[in-house]
Amino acid sequence: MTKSAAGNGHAGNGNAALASLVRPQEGEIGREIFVDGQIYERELDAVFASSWLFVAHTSEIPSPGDYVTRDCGVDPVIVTQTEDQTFRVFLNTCRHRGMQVCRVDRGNTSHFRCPYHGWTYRNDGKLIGVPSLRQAYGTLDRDRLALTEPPHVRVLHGLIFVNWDPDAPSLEEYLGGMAWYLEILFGRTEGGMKAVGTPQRSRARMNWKLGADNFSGDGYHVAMTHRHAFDLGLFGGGTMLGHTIDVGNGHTVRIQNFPEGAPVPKHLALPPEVLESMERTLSPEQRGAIENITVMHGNVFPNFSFVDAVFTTTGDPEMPPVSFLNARLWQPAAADLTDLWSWIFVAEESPDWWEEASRVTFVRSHGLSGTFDQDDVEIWSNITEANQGPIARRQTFNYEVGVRVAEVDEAWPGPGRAYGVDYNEANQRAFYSKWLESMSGANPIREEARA
Ligand code: UNU
Ligand code: FES
Ligand code: FE
Repeated sequence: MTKSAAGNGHAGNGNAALASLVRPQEGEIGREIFVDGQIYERELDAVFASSWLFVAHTSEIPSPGDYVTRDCGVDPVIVTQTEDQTFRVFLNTCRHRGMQVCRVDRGNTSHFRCPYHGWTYRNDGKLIGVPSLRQAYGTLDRDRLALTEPPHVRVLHGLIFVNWDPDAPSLEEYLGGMAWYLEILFGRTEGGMKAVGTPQRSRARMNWKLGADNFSGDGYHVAMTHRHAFDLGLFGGGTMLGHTIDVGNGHTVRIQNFPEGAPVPKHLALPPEVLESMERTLSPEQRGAIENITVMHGNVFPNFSFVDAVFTTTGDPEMPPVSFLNARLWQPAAADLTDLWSWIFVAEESPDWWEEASRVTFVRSHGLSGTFDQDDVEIWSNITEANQGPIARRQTFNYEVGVRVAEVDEAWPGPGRAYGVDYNEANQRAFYSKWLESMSGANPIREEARA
């Protein structure tokens, strides 16, 4: 960690060096931020240890004692429901010598016993068992040796978020206008959403930001990257009508519409049971925002993305079109390695046939074996590999779409700055602005807006 910023082709991690690499207002992002190990190390601390991170959905741990193991950046955590039905998060490392106290993905337990020396914790974190306590320690203050907890845990529409920064803003303040969109996605019915099955997991040789960047607003790649899927008639076509919405604080949404008046499913082809409840939970503006859409996707800064799409099909001509809601985490594992976590959600009110059709639709397109994910992951891995070298990494990526031609649609009913075209790299620029702010305390896009 001693390389200097200047002169050796490596960016180093000084603020000035970062600000010269990340110039979103000009549409220029230095490639070092996708490959440099020092920048990656700093990111884990400056971005992941101070942002609100999604860790699990309450429907994954519906009963007391249920738990799943997840990560905050690369720090392992246990997410559990305790006997008093609260959701708690613990660093998954023993207070004695750091061994993981839970080594499986999920389960139900009242206690976690460390495999090293056998310290045993209740699932509310309290240390209650120390082998040979009297002989080994005489006395031991077990109260100060509970499992470590983050200072902030908040549940919103079943989404469990964690922030490890004691001085973090509240989740509400952090999300700002993004709460309006998260309500459309996860708070659309009275029964709430539930995760279907367990998340699909895979690992790709890519930098995590390439996924978050794409999901934040890359409508531009769809026609090229995924062209064969449309050529083969696997999926219905889209249009270039829609909105790119810079929601603020680095959060982003992109919505693509069906053509006006086309004979297409309304409201994401959701079943009547869901629509009926949605009438009561969402505002007319929120329902209007998804009335005529083929796809809505976006990213909650830093690494929690979603895509809700109706333009794909089950492949069964007897089946009417349905939609799927896919949420994902781009989990950093190294500068060039990312763990992809991918969930699907349906409203509790959904009939069984709809849930199954939704799952199949997801598997065919945005699942791990789906055409869309295979296309995308190949490209993100290739980008990561092709930019490792001393020449390539000194170049920049270009994000100029919409810098000169973009009109804000003042009539957009939701929060954020909505551009009335379906593709515009404004969202990626907003993502990298927030990233730079997290890394260095300066946000070029906000500063420009103030000037
Ligand atoms: O259109 C899509 N399915 C899509 C586009 C999804 C994610 C990012 C960009
Ligand atoms: Fe976009 Fe090549 S055209 S990366
Ligand atoms: Fe894609």
